[in-house]
Amino acid sequence: MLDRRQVLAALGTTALATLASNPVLAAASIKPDDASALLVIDVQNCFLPGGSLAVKEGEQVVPVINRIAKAFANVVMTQDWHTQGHVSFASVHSGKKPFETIDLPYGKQVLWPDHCVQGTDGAALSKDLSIPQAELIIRKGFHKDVDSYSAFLEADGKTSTGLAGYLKGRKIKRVFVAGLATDFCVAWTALDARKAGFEVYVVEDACRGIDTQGSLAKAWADMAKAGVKRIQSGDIAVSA
Ligand code: VGL
Ligand code: ZN
Repeated sequence: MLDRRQVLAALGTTALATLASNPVLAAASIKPDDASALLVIDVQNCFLPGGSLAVKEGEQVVPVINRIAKAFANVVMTQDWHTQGHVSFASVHSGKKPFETIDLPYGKQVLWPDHCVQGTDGAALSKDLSIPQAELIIRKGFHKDVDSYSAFLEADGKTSTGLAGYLKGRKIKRVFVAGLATDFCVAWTALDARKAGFEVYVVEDACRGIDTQGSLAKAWADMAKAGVKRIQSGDIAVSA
């Protein structure tokens, strides 16, 4: 029987070099540079256990995000930031329940429990996030009659949050997206980032989804089609 040393010797240096340089096989092969930014989407109390729109296992993204954030010189966070009586709340549409949909002037809108109302504790970022270098917090969904899952564009498809201009002004070329929820704010942000011309990575294990009416599978399919790269947090090189 060959032992490990003999196997390595038999493989030879060429085979080992191939293993190490193969992005599929090598661990931690992606190194964020100065032109990379981490976008931390909506890690807010309302989406965490005990919150009004709690995402299953939502709290599990926090340590993963804290760890990978160490690899980024540029971090932007977002906050879902609704008015009271926001159009996306089921409570303002008589006879409607959360997770049902309605047609609004800008298209189909899923209705939600009241969540992330401006200035409330539910809208606050998780106190367990530990990303002191984060340089910008973008708030979105603050127009009463328009939702905004995306950190770039409101749901009317035309009102900009200013984030693309900010990132381009900072010479960012690549964005890595993490947070809540995979199938809504993460996916819409990733898709709009592609449309704005960025290279886009979604860090799957740093996200959790809501998954209503097939939304999670559809989100991954839409993202794949748009050229969004699906990676794991272990693919990102984080120095100790
Ligand atoms: C979100 C539903 C409603 C999200 C925000 O952060 O994904 N989902 N508002
Ligand atoms: Zn919302």
